[in-house]
Formats: sequence, C-alpha cells, structure tokens
Amino acid sequence: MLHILGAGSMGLLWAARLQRAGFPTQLILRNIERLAAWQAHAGQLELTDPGQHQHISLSLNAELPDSPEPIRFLLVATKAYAAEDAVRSVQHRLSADADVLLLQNGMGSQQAISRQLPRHRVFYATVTDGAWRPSAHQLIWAGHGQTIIGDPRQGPPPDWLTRWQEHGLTLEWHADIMAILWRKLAINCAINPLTALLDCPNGELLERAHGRLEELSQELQLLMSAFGIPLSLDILRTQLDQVIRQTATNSSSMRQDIHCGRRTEIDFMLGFALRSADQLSLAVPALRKLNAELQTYLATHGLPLD
Ligand code: NAD
Ligand code: KPL
Repeated sequence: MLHILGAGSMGLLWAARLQRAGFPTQLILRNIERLAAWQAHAGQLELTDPGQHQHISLSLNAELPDSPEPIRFLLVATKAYAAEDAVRSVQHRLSADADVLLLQNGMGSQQAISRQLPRHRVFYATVTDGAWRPSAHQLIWAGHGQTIIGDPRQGPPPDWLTRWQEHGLTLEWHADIMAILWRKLAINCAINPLTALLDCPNGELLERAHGRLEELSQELQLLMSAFGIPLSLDILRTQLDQVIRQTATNSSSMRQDIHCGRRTEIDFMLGFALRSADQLSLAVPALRKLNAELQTYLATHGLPLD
C-alpha cells in the first residue's frame, strides 16, 4: 500500500497514476471534515487528460493521519509550507524501513523533513507536470511534464522506482538531485516573482523583464557556484530562456496563488536563496530587491509574507 499525504492536485494526480498502474494507494486527508466530504462522493475522482483526450473515473480510498495502519511508503504532496507539519502528523506510523518521497517545489522543506526523519530514506523530486482541480473531486492533468527523483545522500535507486517505471510511469532517476533542485530553484526564483509583480504570463518576461532576468541569472549562478553546483552562466541563461518559451502561455504557480488569494511558496524560493546567500555572506542585491518588492506586493494583497 502506498500512502499519499495531501489530496490536492499533485496528491490526486499521483494517486491516480499509481493506482492505474496497479499500485494500491491510500490518501491521507488532514481532518474528519475533509474525510467526510471525500467519502460523501464515494471517493470518486474524475480525471481529465486533455492532451490524451482521456476522461477517467476512479475510486480512491482515504483515511486520517491517526489511522492505525503502519506506513511503508509515504508520498508527501502538500505545499512546501505545510509539509513538515503534515509529516509530523503521520510520523508515528512510519515503519522502520519506510521510504518517503517529497514532491514539494522550491527548497528548504525537503532538508527540514530529512532532519525530522534521520533514520528513514527520504527521496526528493522535481515535478514539471501541471495539474489543477476545478473541484475537490475533479482533476485536470493540464500538462505532462518531467519527474526527476533522487536521494540527497546519493544512495542507489530504490526498488519501487524500477517497479513503477516497469509499469509505465515516466520517472527519471538522477544521482545528484540537489543539483537538479537548485537549477529548478534558480528558474523559479527568476520567473515566479517577476510574473507575479508584472501580473503577466511567463512568456511576457522576455520582453518586459529582460534586464532583470539577466541580473538575477548572474546572482543565482554565483550562489549556485558557491554551493558547489556546477552550472555556467550561459547554460543557466539558455535553460531559463527555454523554460520561459516552453511555458510562455502559463501563469506561474506564484501568480496563480496570488490570483486565488492563496499563500505562496515564496519562502521556499527567494527566501531559501536569500538565506543561503546570507550563510556565505554573498551579496545578492537583485534577489534582495525582488524579494522586498514581492513582500510589499503580498502585503498589499493581504497575503502571508512567507
Ligand atoms: P494543493 O494545494 O492542490 O494540494 C495540497 C494539499 O495538501 C491540499 O489538499 C491540502 O489540504 C493538503 N494538506 C495540507 N496540509 C496537510 C496535512 N497536514 N495533512 C494532509 N493534507 C494536507 O497543492 P499542489 O498543487 O498539489 O502542490 C503540491 C506541491 O507540488 C507544491 O509544492 C507545488 O509547488 C508542487 N507542484 C505542483 C504542481 C501543480 O501543477 N499543481 C506542479 C509542480 C509542482
Ligand atoms: O515551475 C514553474 C512554476 O510556475 O512554479 C514554472 C517553471 C515557472 C512554470 O510556470
């Protein structure tokens, strides 16, 4: 049994993908109200995959964090700011050999959970799929992306990954997941806050924020290099340009969060980058200015600043 903590867009997408591939899943919902609402719909999920012209209906089991069954495998699919508390709520159920897989965007929550679970193997992932929920029981898999999984302690790939791949799940293993997370972080630090501040889709940044993207790329490259992440400025510029072009019509996750009045994951993007720069007394004025502007913007929208 695979336990999935958090039944939002990513949790439901993974539950659906795993269950359809033949792996039984169990959702863990936050409280009795959410469980009752889920069960009132008989646990039904309507999954629409417009790219594949598919509409699938499936039934997913759910339980509460204090359910008695031990957890052998835990997929954490909450937002970054909720992940530590969510894991704490089920920590007592993890069996000694349980593996944990973290899907959170940004950085910081992963390291905190690794510290929280020193005796378990905790895997990190970056995900570029796009999924959203028109309602609690409907999920749109808007874009198929890439999922890269790795072990921050650089251990070997786990057996479950091979089994999942053999059953058709497209997942990649990377021996240096920290480098992958840093690169994704750099891209998120450059794109997300600017699209939020300019209130524009990703593609418009190329015209409207070219100079700022360049300043940010330079600082992010210096920061990564200081943390031993090998990435030349040219490659970072090229990757950033590619992501902006490939996602030109997308609204970044931060812009979407702000539009919906939701807390953003800023603290796990710019916040993490600034704390990392502080650790090494590295000057990053462009990142700092961007963070200050975003804090003001969030405050004017009545949203949490972290
Ligand atoms: P979401 O808000 O849709 O889902 C998070 C779910 O976690 C919610 O249902 C919430 O109720 C639940 N939750 C929070 N605290 C909990 C707790 N203590 N116990 C149980 N459940 C709890 O968020 P999402 O879009 O699924 O994003 C999850 C992560 O994946 C984020 O870090 C996000 O940046 C990343 N991500 C999302 C997408 C996407 O397209 N949605 C793509 C790539 C990466
Ligand atoms: O990951 C993203 C996000 O919006 O969080 C990008 C790559 C910027 C795509 O929108």
